[in-house]
Order: sequence, then C-alpha cells, then structure tokens
Amino acid sequence: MRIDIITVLPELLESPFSHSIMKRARDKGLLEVHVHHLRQWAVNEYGQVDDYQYGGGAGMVMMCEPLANAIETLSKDRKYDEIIFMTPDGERFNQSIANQLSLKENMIIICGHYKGIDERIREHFVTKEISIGDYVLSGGELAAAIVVDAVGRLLPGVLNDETSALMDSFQDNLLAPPVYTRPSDFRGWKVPDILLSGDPKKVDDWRYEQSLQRTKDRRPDLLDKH
Ligand code: 6GU
Repeated sequence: MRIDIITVLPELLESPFSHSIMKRARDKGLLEVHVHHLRQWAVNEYGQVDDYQYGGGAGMVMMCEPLANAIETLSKDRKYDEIIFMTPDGERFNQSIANQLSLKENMIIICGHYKGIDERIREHFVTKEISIGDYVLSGGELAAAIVVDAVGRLLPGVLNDETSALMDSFQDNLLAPPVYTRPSDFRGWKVPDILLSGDPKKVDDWRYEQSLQRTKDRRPDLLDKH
C-alpha cells in the first residue's frame, strides 16, 4: 500500500511512522508513506496556500489551486483508489473503515487546517471524509497519523503471531480481555488461576467471557453489532 499525505505541517508526520510496527511495515516494503509539503504547490513566491473566505468571517481557507495541483501531480504517476480528507465533519473513523481501507492500493490523505479547505476540492476530488471523533483538533495531521497506523497494521505480513490483529479490541466488536505477565503474584495480587492451568480450551472460554463482560460493562453499544 502507498499513502501520500498532503500537509502544511510535514514535521508533524515524520515520527509517527518511524517506530515499532509502522517502521517494520515500511522496512518490509508493505507500506509506503510519502509526506508532501503543500507549499511546493503554492500560488505565489510567498508560499501562500490559504486565503480569506468569501462572505467574510474569521479564519482562513485552504485554496483550490495548491490542493488541485498537488492531487493532479501525484495522480500522473499512479491511480489513487481513495482521496481522503481529514475533517471533524467527516464519517467517524472505526475498525470497520480501517478494515475497508486496508484493501486499497494507493491513497491520498489531505490534512485540513484553518477553517478547512475550499468546498470545490471536496466536491470534485475528495472521495472520502474522515473524522476521528467528536472533538476539534488544530489540524488533520494527528488524525491522519491515526488512520495510517490503524490501516497499516492490518496489511498482510505486517503483524506476526505475537501482535496478531485477530484478538484486538473491536475486531469482532468486543473489547479485548485482561492480560497478565510475570510474576504470577505481585504484592499478593494474583493472576487468575485459569491462565496458569495450561488448558487452552479453558483459557479461550475464560477470555471470551471476560471480553463479553467487559464489553457489557464499558461499551454496551458494541454488543448490538457483535
Ligand atoms: Cl480529521 N481533523 C480535525 N481538525 N479535528 C478533528 C478531526 C480531524 N477528527 C476529529 N477532530
């Protein structure tokens, strides 16, 4: 999978994909992330990419021309399956959207800033608009990093047995069960006996029960989808 991110703050996206599972995905050649500074497509020598909004009102709007140029330049070299705009008024991101996106070959992600981007870019180029939750961030970069992480780890070959996505919270609309490691007794706080029993069937049943109970307690809304 190749992901091209268009942003006015490329520095914010240097680190998130350079560690741990994202680093491994890139080192293995399973995930390519290219971060592009929108300024290279600016309309003038001052590097302008935003302007006042028509009709008045506080806040700048990201202009059509730099964004259109960015998208069209990138599109010359390959076909993009999805052009995503990160915006608080987009569709709320979840595991199901991550699963769908993990099947795509090439994607562009546009990070919004200021008051947003000119509506005509959304109408004529953007194919999907994503929000990561009901709160406002100063820009789409951190949200884009979350989407790339959630999608990248699902690509075949990225996770091994130890990090398998199969047992993740949300993968089947259940929260993950509690986990423990050594020692089996820490300050008198004991690991549940079943986990030390050596009986894989019993352990599986216990984990499923715990998942179900945890989901009932914390996220009953998920149970309808389970
Ligand atoms: Cl995608 N962008 C911004 N700026 N704020 C957000 C968001 C995105 N998702 C939730 N809040």
